[in-house]
Amino acid sequence: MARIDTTPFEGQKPGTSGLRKTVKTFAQPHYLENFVQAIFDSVPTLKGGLLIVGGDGRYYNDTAIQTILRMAAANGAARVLVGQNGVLSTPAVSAIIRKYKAQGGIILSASHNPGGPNGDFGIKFNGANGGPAPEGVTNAIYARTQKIDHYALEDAPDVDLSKLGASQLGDMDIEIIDSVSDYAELMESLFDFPAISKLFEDGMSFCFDAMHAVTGPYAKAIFTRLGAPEDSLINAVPLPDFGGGHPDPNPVYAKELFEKMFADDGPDFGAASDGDGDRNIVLGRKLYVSPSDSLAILAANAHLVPAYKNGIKGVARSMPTSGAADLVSKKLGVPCFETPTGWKFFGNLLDDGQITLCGEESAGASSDHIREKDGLWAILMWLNIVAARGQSVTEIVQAHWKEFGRNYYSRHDFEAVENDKANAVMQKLTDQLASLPGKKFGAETIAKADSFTYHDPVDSSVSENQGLRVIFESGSRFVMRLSGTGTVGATLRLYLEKYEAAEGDLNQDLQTMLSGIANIAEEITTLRTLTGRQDPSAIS
Ligand code: VG1
Ligand code: CO
Repeated sequence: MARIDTTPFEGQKPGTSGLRKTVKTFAQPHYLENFVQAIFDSVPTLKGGLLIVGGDGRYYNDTAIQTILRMAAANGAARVLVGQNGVLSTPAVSAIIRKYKAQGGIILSASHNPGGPNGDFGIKFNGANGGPAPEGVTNAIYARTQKIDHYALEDAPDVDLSKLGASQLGDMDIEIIDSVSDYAELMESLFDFPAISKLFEDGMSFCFDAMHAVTGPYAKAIFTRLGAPEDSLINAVPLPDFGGGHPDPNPVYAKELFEKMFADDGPDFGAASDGDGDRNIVLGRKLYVSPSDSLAILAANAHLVPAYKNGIKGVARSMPTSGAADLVSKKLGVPCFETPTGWKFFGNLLDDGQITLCGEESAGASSDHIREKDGLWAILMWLNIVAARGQSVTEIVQAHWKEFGRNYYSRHDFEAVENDKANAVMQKLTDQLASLPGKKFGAETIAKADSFTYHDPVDSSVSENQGLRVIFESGSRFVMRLSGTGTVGATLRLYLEKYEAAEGDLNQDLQTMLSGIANIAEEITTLRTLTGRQDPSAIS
């Protein structure tokens, strides 16, 4: 075993979901090693323990895994399970940590960010519950990266990641496992597979876009088994650079799917997931289900799915996610929690049994079956609900709005803004928060304006500065926050929401409906003037 001297790098602070940087940053000598050593130093249970390792297969995945295996051996891990060819989706890692009672897992992914030698890479630590390390742990890892002076590396040849089975690296046992089977087995235990198969048998047309990312093999195993025709899975071969695209399932980057679904003869059911398989979108013919609505609809219909037939204990959503789920939880008489953006904040509520379902506006939903968001799970939930209700996606969404009203909702992203300009926008809004309540803008009056602070009801930890929100007396609101997953400059996210009651007009054009709130947001923040950006880079 070698002890290698090193010095700290600046900026190894995990963001919303782990440490994300360009491949070029990660490929610098000692950069990855410092962060991995900080994980081993901060999580003592890994010594003598079982660790799960896998990633979304993007460029640099295999190089990073070889380094991590040598470091795991040198840091005394007893055993490591690695996905074949180094590939495991994020939800699969979570499922495998839980199934094999591992002490933790290391996930290599930059999720929806582009890949390739000029793209992004990422690393994230998940704990024994299968979920992203909470802030206490990520803060400890970061603190360690700032003091680090050496790391440990076993001197050993590369492990053959392509061959299933057991081997050894130093004193550490390694097992290369099938990437899909544990996850597929878990899915089968939750859903009514025969009912879903019947949909395909009866000729339901379907399109799943894997975006050349990790879910290709998972989708093939699961959907083909259910009877989906092979040509209904598009971009299903994973590529290290995602075929040059952003594996982000939104109208901009999943254009091929959106075009199919909005055609007159489009499929009945459409879906996609992201780089690491934790996000999902669902579409009906000529209808994109807003992820906030999706969470609400899954909560309202969960009892139709075998795993949740006894009902749900509660729901949680991230703060910028629309209030559609709140309306469902009220009707069901179960609590609804509002957490900061990022899956790590759901872990305590799930572990404590206070919630069954949770989700985010950014195309993430999941349940207590694992501790990550889960793209294919959400799509299977929808398929199971479509089967149980005997209605199409579009009919289910329309029926939901008729019952609960519609939370018109959209997110406008301004990507790669210069840091000082983005900070100026946030500062300008922050400076006005105290004076905004009571101010009138046309028909809207501001009821409340604040910077969101989360008090975790389970461990009493406090997380401040989780986004600025301006709430109107009408219930409409806008939220502004800086992304914690980008790698170039700053990304400003503006979230817009307006509620229309069930008796109102439920089929208005989304952006027209939100333009009033968008204009007020512009008047207050002067985002366009301060950043020089006229239009958002992406609207979802
Ligand atoms: C974004 C989303 C957030 C999500 C995070 C990780 O974070 O807004 O809801 O949890 O990505 O998703 P941010 O800080 O850029 O807004 V993923 O699919 O990258 O693991
Ligand atoms: Co993701």
